[in-house]
Amino acid sequence: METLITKFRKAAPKAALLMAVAAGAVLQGCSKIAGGDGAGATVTALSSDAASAVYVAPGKHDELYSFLSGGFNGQVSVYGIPSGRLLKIIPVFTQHGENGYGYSEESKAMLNTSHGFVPWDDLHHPKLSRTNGQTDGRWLFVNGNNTPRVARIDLTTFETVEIMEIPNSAGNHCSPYPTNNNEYVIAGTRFSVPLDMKGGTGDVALDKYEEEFRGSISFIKVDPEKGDMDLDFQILVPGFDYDLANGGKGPSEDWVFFTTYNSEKSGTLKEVGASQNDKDYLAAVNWKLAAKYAKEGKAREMPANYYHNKMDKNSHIAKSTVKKKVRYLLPEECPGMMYLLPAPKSPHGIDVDPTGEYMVVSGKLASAIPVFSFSKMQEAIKNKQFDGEKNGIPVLKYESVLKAEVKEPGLGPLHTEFDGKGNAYTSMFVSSEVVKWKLSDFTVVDRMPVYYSVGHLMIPGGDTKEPYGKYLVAMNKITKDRYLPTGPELAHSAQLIDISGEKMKMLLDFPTVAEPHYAQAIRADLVAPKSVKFFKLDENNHPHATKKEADASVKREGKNVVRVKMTAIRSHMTPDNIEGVQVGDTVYFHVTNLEQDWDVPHGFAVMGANNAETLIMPGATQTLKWVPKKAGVYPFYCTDFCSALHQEMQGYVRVSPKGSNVPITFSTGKKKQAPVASAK
Ligand code: RUQ
Ligand code: CUA
Repeated sequence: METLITKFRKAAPKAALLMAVAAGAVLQGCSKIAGGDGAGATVTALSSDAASAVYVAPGKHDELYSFLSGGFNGQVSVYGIPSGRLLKIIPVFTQHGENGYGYSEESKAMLNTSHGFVPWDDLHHPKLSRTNGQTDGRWLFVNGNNTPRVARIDLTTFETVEIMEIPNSAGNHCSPYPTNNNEYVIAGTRFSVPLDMKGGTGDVALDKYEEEFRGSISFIKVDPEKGDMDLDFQILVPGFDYDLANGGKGPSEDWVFFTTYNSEKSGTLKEVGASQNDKDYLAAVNWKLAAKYAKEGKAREMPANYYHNKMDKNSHIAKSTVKKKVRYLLPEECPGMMYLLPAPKSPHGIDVDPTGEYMVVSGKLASAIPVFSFSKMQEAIKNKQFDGEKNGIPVLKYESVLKAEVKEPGLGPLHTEFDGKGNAYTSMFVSSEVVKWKLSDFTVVDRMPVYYSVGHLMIPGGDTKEPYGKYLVAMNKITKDRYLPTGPELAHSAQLIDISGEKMKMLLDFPTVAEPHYAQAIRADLVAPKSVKFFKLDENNHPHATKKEADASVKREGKNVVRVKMTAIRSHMTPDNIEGVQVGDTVYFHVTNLEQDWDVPHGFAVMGANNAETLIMPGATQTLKWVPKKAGVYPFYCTDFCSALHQEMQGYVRVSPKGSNVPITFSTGKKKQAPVASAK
C-alpha cells in the first residue's frame, strides 16, 4: 500500500526532497539544544515506518511486557512493548485506592515497618528473577528507597506478595540485584548512618560522620521454589554513599559491583563536599565468598528490628513477622571478599556487559566513561597491584584494572545497557541523548537525542547474558513541551527506540506514571501463559470466607464489633439489608466474590468509610473496616461495572444510636431471616 509520503514523492520528487532537507535542518537546529547531532531528522523521515513498528492491532497482544518503576508513587507500571499501552499499575509500597491495596484489612500488614505503618515509598529499580543468568518471568524484585525495603511481585498474579524491611540501611538505592540464579537479592544503602548495634541508628553528633557512620550491603536469600526472601547477612562497609549495583555474569558471576560516591565522607553540602576527590570507587564484592564466610562462622550477630511481611496465597491475608537480629561480616576480617577500584568523580551507574568481562562505570561528572576489565581485575588482585587500602579493603591501581575509556561520549553519563551484538548504549542526562558505542574498540558510533534529560535506559534483557536487542526504552526526567500541557505538573516520559539496525530510530513517546527510574522487560510468552485467571473458591481458606449465599451472616461480637460475612455474585450482594449496627461499632465487611470466571471482580464501598473501596477478585475474600459515626441509613454498592445490572448491585445498612435496642437482622430479597442472637 502506498503511504502518503510515497504518493507525495511520486507526484513531486524534488519538492519532497527539499522538504525533507528542510525538516532535517530544523530538527538539527533544535536537537543541538538537546546536544544531539541531528539524528532526530530520522523521526520525520521514518514516521510511517515508526507507526507501523509500534502498531499492535486492536485485539492483538504486545511482544513484550515491560515493568517501569513508579519512582515517587511507590508502584510499578506494566506497559506493553512496542505499543506503549499501559496494562496495569501494581501497588507495592503505596496504598492504592483503585483496588484497596494497603486499605483492606488483609493487605494492610504489607506496609508495616519498624517505623509503623508506612503507606508510601520511592520505588526505583525493578529487577526480574533469573535462571542461568536469563530472566525467567517468575518474580519481579523492587526496592523502596526511603524506608529501606525490598519487595517481591509474583508474575502469575501481578501482585506484591512479600516485603522485607532492611535494617542498618537508609536510602536503599543500590538495590535489588538478583544473582544469576536468584541465590541472593543484594541491596546496598545509599546513606551511611551511625549504627548503634542495638537495632537502630545511633544518636550521634553529625560532625562525627567520619568516625561513626557506616554503610551496609544486605544479602537476601531467595527460596528457589517459592521465591520467599530471608535476610541472610550483611557486610558493614565504609561510610561512603553507595549508589548503584549490578551483578557479574559468566566469568564474573560470583561478583557484584557497587558504585560509591562521597568517599570524602562529607556529612554536609555533599554537592560540594562529595565532589572533592578526583576519584571515588567501584566496590567489587565476591558474594559467593561472602556467603561462604557467613556460613563458616565469620559472621557476628547484632540486635536488629525489622519487619518481614508476606501475603498468604490461599487466604490472601498478609502477616508481619518482626526479626530481632541480623548477622554481619566485616570486610577487614574477610580477605579476598571486597576490593575497591578507583572510578572517576561520583560515579552513578555500573553495568556489566553480556560476556561478564566489562564493568562500565558512568561518572555523572566525568568526561569519559571508564570500562574496567574483570580479567585485569583478577590479575591485579593476584599480583597485589594495590594503591593502599580503605578501612582494611585493598584499593586496586586504576591503570591495573582499566580496559579503556570511551572518549567524548556526551555530557552526564548515567546508565548503560547492551544489545548482545557488541554494542553498548549509555544515557546522557545533561546532553539529553542516548549514545551507542562499540565494545570492540570503545568508539561512539551513533547518537539519538531524547526528550529530555534521560535517566535510566532499558533494553529487554539488556542487563543479562542474552539481551533482546531490538528495542531500547529511554526514561526521561523532564517532559516540557512533548505533550499537551497539564499545568505545572507533567507526566514523566518514556521513548521507545528501535535498535535493531546500525542507526537508532525513534519510534514512540509515551507518558509514564510518576517517575520511571529503571525498568525491565521480558518476552510476553515467558509470562502470559502462567497468568492466573481467577482464584479457586475451594482453595480460599480465609477464616471469614463465605462459600455460598446461605452461609452469609451478620453477627455482633462482644460489645462493639459487628462482623458481616457477605457474598457477591452478578448482580447482588447477600445480605443487602442490614440493621442493628450502632454508632461507634467497628463493622467488618468480609466480602467473598463467588464468581469463578476470569475478569469478574466485584468492588465494595460504603458511604463515609475512611479508607477506600476493596476490589475482590473471583474466588477471593476481602475485608473493609468501617466505623460509622452518625445514626442513619448508609448505602453500599459494587464499584466495578460487572454486569448489565451492576447498578442494581447495592444495599443498605441502618445505623442506630449507641445502646439502641434494634436487633441485628439481615436479609436479601423479600424473605426476612430470623434475627440472629448476638454471639457472646
Ligand atoms: S537511579 S535515574 Cu535510582 Cu539512576 Cu534513577
Ligand atoms: Cu458487581 Cu458491579
